[in-house]
Amino acid sequence: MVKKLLFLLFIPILFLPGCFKGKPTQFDGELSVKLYVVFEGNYLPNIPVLLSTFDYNISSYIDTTDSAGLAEFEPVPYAEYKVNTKATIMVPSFDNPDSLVEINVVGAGIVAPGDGNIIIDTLEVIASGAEPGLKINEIYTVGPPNNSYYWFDQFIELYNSSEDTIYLDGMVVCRMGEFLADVTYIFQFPGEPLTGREYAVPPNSFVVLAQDAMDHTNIPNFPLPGSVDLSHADWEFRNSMDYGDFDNPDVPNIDNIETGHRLDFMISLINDIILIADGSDLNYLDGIDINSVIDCVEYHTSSDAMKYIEAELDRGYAGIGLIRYSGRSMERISAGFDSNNSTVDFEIINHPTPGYQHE
Ligand SMILES: [Ca+2]
Ligand SMILES: [Ca+2]
Ligand SMILES: [Ca+2]
Ligand SMILES: [Ca+2]
Repeated sequence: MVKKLLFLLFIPILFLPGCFKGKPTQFDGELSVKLYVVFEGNYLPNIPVLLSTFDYNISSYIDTTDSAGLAEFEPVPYAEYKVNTKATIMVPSFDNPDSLVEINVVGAGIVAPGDGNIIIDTLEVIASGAEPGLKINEIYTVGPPNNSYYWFDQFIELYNSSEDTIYLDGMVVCRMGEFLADVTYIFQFPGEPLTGREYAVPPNSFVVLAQDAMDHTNIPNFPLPGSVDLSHADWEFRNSMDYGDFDNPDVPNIDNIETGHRLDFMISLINDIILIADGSDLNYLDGIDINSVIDCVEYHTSSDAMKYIEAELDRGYAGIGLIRYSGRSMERISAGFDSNNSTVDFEIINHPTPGYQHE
């Protein structure tokens, strides 16, 4: 059980690469490195921490954090060190805080000696999969205000929160059942998974995936001012087995790859699980390989709903309080913000924001 320490530790939270001061001229064994390992404000015991350096031809050091979350290395040569950790920890479950669920955490940083011979620092670890990358940033599901059960203006917005260009080639977008083993829909971008370089998403940019790439505010004889214009979406879901599925010739398609599936990418207005994966696992019959998952978000409108998808993908759910045909949407609190807990990562916004972040 992770215990929260109730006192404040005044530790600089600094990982400044390149602030190495004066390379030592001789091997000096007087440096002491003390590292606290923290996850969401909790100090983590029993976490292996690896310390390594390029400054000397020496092997790495490893220590395991004590009950206060502290790993200590002393004496080690005076140098700049890389710190790495990767562990499985137990955290309280979303719907029952008395029970624990397993999640994987990772952390990395650089520590450099200052004036003295001691380094005290904190390594903040994050849930594995919460690193910067391609994120499901917004999910609009409920439809605009209307009395005709119109909700075909649904869209999913992606955001690249990393510093690298990401390629959509061959990636899959899935609607999941209750678990990772249970794929309901699977649609795929064109191109070769992992190696394709045709469909670039530059850093800090958005990608809109429309159910149908049309102007839903301006359908003849069916005014829906609370809807959205998706005629300029980046992509649209189109099931080529569904001949009635609208196809905007100017917007490329993400097509269904599930044998016998004849529906468009239609998701529930009030509870569902959306997942994007790199496309290296296309055998959907036994589920999606967790190592290929890029991001996954579960949403429910009811706060006492069951939690379904595996906790290591999403420990909470977005959308609590969302109402059908309200024209509202679910978006990350800031673009790409992802702690793998959608309860805190998402908020409900008054109107969808396809291709941009709400204020
Ligand atoms: Ca469609
Ligand atoms: Ca099209
Ligand atoms: Ca995530
Ligand atoms: Ca948005």
